Formats: sequence, structure tokens, C-alpha cells
Amino acid sequence: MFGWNGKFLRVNLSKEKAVATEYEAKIARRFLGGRGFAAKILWDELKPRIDPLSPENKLVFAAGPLTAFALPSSGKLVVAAKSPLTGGYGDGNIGTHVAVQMRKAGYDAVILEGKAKKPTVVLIQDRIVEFLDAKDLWGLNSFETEKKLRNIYGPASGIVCIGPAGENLVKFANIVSQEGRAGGRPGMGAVMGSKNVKAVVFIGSSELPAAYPKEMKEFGLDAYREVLTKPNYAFWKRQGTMMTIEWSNENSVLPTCNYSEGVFDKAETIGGFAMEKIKISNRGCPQCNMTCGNVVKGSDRKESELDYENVAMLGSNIGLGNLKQVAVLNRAADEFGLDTISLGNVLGFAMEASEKGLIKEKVQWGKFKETKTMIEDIAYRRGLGNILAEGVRSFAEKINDDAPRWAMHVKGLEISAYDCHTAPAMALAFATSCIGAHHKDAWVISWEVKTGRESYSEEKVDKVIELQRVRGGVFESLTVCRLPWIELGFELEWYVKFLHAATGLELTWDNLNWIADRTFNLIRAFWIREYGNDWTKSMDIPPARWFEEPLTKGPLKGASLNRTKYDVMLQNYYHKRGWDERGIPTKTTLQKLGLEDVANQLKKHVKLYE
Ligand code: PTT
Ligand code: SF4
Repeated sequence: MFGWNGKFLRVNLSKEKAVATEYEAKIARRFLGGRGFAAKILWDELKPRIDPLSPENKLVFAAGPLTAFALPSSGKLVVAAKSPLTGGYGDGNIGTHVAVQMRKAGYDAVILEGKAKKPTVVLIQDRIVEFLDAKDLWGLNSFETEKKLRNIYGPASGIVCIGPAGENLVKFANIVSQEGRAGGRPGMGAVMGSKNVKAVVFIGSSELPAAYPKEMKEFGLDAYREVLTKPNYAFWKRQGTMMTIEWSNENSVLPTCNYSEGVFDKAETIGGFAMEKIKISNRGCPQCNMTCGNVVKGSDRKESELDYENVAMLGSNIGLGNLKQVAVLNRAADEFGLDTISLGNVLGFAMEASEKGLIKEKVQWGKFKETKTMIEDIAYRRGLGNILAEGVRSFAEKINDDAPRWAMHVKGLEISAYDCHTAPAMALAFATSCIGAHHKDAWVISWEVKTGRESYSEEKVDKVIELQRVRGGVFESLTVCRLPWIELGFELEWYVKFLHAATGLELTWDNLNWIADRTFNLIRAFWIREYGNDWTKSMDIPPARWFEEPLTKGPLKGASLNRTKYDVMLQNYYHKRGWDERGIPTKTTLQKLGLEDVANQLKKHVKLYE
């Protein structure tokens, strides 16, 4: 096989044994890599309805056939497991040297199984795997942990680790690398913590096998040059994703005070231009020449890496308009290993609940010191923090029957930073994303704002599906960063050329979309196998707030989603996906995608229509 290494490394933590296994070439052709591999492994190997924090769960690090080649932004990695936050399939994408080192060590995926008897660092050095005592690291934050390990294993090693939040099984703990890259929103850090794994260190030394190495090298050089010529390149380097704050506010989609509004009166003070004034450098993922991590100094003089989602969720969504203070909260999240999106979401919910007098604790909008303490309480599961650590769905269910109406999640995953009072396509994208409410699969909002906010047209449904294929399907499986394409207009045709040079296969975008649909349906099947007859179309409906509580501020004052029109849009989406009116793939759809075995298993859990 070219492009792929053809091997998975299976690491049994309970037995302290690791075995490299060859996988069949057809798995690579059918699922490509990254998310595709993770979905296939978790579907095949997890028993239905296991406890996600038990040794029966598996944590998968998976790369794709382009990862780690000398191509723009190819230092990305998918981390996946059954999610403790949602109870369904969960994954995240992290830019890290681990992506490069794991592939150079000879593996396309590493599967952590079982549970280590004591806190452990797993060291994977080419073929040798060691299980090292991590008692001196347990309790340290993610920055301290990585620093200590890097001092031992050197600057080129790839290291992923968890902070105290992962150790304490906070349901939205994520995995951190390189002081500011973080991934695995739906609790992948908690899964790692449940396995007693503090860190995984990767060191690899082999060459990746390309079908056409000469072309690969030439394409890579051309592509890196091409990125530099893109008109938006200079501005991107200045602001990266932070440019979205002003855009979101202008277009009434900046989540504000628990998504009750889409405009924030202090947006300018936390926006891209305000960030530029305190920016000290750029950081980024390996293999990338458009490094977009904005490093600033917070009010505590410590460095913090800012992105749009982090600032929107820990700024406007909790009513905090001081960017240097937002930077401190963001750094705290990275150190503890807490997902910033879910964190800002549960904090916003707690602030609203406190304002409404529904909880006895006083948690006020925009109060920096109190919020910082609350973040610590979440990471260490103290007091109210212990309840917030379970995620917004669980917290809301404990308050009263009305609270779930304004708990901003879908399928248990907290919504990322776009308010959808007047964005039906983006609402549909959140509602049907395959890990819960994430913008990763179909970030349709910028297209929707340009095309027309009010409509619930068929064109919007088509656009959501198109983006789910390209972004959630192809980029997550290749596994490379999608930002060169989205932000700079780096053409999609490059990826077909890269794939040919890497694998020797002549794949068209039609082929790739087909593979994307296969993975998407497999993940859908995973969710349905978990939920069984409890699965209804309500799983694909965004929170009631967006339908029932119109915006009270800004140019779109009075606007809200229309439930009847949304329902029609959702049924149209199901129809185009080949799913029944409950949102369950039909037998025919699964068969067409070559997933007959999945259909056979699924029908043991729910009724499948033809
Ligand atoms: C992603 C989600 C995002 S999406 C952001 S900011 W964004 C938040 N970042 C966090 C963080 O930082 N620290 C923290 N403790 N928690 C965080 N949670 C949030 O996680 C990230 C970039 C960004 S910045 C985006 S959009 C793109 N995402 C990609 C993707 O998903 N796939 C892909 N093929 N390419 C992508 N490129 C971009 O990568 P999740 P990173 Mg991330 C500090 O984790 O779970 O996928 O959720 O990985 O290396 O930090 O790069 O405005
Ligand atoms: Fe990482 Fe940003 Fe480069 Fe993408 S563009 S690879 S997120 S640094």
C-alpha cells in the first residue's frame, strides 16, 4: 500500500501489551483514514451501550493518507471514542506533532484499550512501546506535563496529554498538545483520564510511503508557494479565526449571554483588531505555513492562544468584554484541558440560571474573578462546578422542566459559537452534525448570511449536505486542516492530486463524497445503536430558545426560527440523505453504501425500513 502505512497499533493498557496489526487495503479504500477509520473501529469493536468511562471504551488516534506528508497543513489528527458527554460517537481534530510522529512510527491509527492500573505515560517509539509510571505527572496541568516530557524526549517528539479536568473525568475535558492546540470536544480527555493515561509520546523515524515520491515533493513545494500567493494570506496571519468576531457581531450571530442575543455591545473590545493590539506572535500546527494561533498576553502577563470560538464563548457568551481577561480564562481552559466551547456554554447557562434565581449560587455575567474560580471548580469538580462538569444537558435536567428549553446543546454536545435565531441552515447544520452541535461538519453560516437569512429552501439543505461531505467527511478523513481551502480559497482539486501522488489511486471528488457518505451513515448507525428505540427526530432539533424567544437587540430584533418550516427542512434533509422520518438510514441506503453488515446489526436495535 502507498500513502497509508497499512498498520494500526493496538495498545492494551490493562495487560501492558502492544501489537501492531495490518489492516486490509479495502478498509483504506472504503474509509480513507482519520474519522473514517475511527468510526469503523468503534463500530466494529465496541459493544453497544458500554459505559464510555469504563475500560470497555477505546480511544482512537487516527490519521489519514495525507497526514504528515510535506503538504500544507497536514499535521492534524483525529481523536475519537464513545463520548461520555453525549453517549454517541465523539471525536475531535487536533494539530500536533503527534500526527507526524505517529505516521512516521509506522501507524495510521493507535487504539488505546482497557485501563492502566496506575497513572501511565505511553511511549511509542517506532516499534517499541513502553508503559511508564506517571505518578509525578498526575495532577500537573497540561503545559507542565508536556514541558517535563519534552525535556526528556526532545523538541521533535509528539506529545498529547490531559490536564486535571481529564483526570477528574469532566465530561467535556479534551486533549491538549503544544500549549494551545486542543481537540476532542465531546470528552475525549475524560476517556483518556478514565484509562489512567496522562500522556502519549510518539517518536517516529521512517519515511512515509508515497506512490509517486517525486510528484509528491513537487506538488508539496508548489502548494506551499500557492498558499503564500492567496490575497487573504497577510490578513489571515494577522488575525486568523479572530476576524470572525466582528463579522459575527455585524451579522447578529455572535452568541451573547447564553445565546439569548446575537450582538454584544462590547464586541469591538474582544474582536480581531483589539486582539492585534496585544498580539505577540503566531503559533500553529506542524507542516503549516499559515499558522493561525494568535498568541497574546493576558491580564496575568501569561501567554494565551486565541481563536474565534474561544473568545466568543468565554467573552460575549458570558458577558465578558475584556480581551486580556478572556485570554486568562482561555489559558486556564488549556491548562486544565477543558473544551472552551462547552465551558463557555455551561458557564453562560449557570449565569442565566443564577439570574433567574433557579440556583442558590451567585454566578454573574461578566465577572472575571468569580468565573475563573468557577472554572477551577469545574476542573476539580467542587460544589456547583461538579454539576457543571457533567455538561449543560445534564445540568438543565436537574434544575426544572423548563430549563432544557434554554440549555444550548444538541444531542448533549454544547453548541459552538454561532447564534441561529435567524440562520435556519446553520441550525440544521448544528442539529445534524455527527458528533452533536459542532460547526466542524457544515459551517454554512457565512454562505447563508450572503445568500439570504430568512429562507428554509431546498438549496440550503443541499448546501448543508455538500459541506458535511467535504468538511466532516473528506477533510476529517484525509486528515488535513481545512482552513487553507475555507479561508484562503486554496483549491479543492489540489487534494485529488495529493491523493494520487500519495496513494497511486485515481479518486475523483465524486468518489470522495461517496466515502464521506459511508462514514457519515456509519456514525449515524453508531448513535442509533446506542439510543435504540429512544431515538426520535427530536435528536435533530435545536434548542427551543431559538424558536420561542426572539432576539431583543440589534438589526434583527424580533427574529426567531420558525418551527414548522424547520421541520419541513429537516424532513427534506432526511429524504435527501436516504433516511426515514425518524432520521434513521433505511436498509436500502446502507446497502447502497456497502454497509449491509451494519444494516443487519442495526435491525437488532431498531426497526429498519426498506
Ligand atoms: C474544535 C474546537 C475549536 S474550533 C476551537 S477554536 W476554531 C476551540 N479550541 C480550543 C482551544 O484552543 N483550547 C481548548 N482548551 N479548547 C478548545 N476547544 C475548541 O475546539 C484548531 C483549528 C481551528 S480553531 C479550527 S476552527 C479548525 N478546525 C479543524 C477541524 O475541526 N478539522 C480539520 N480538518 N481542520 C481544522 N482546522 C482548524 O483547526 P475539536 P487545533 Mg481543535 C486553544 O478540537 O474537538 O475538533 O473542536 O485543534 O489544533 O487547536 O486547531 O475557531
Ligand atoms: Fe493549524 Fe491554523 Fe495551520 Fe490549520 S491553518 S494547520 S489550524 S495553524
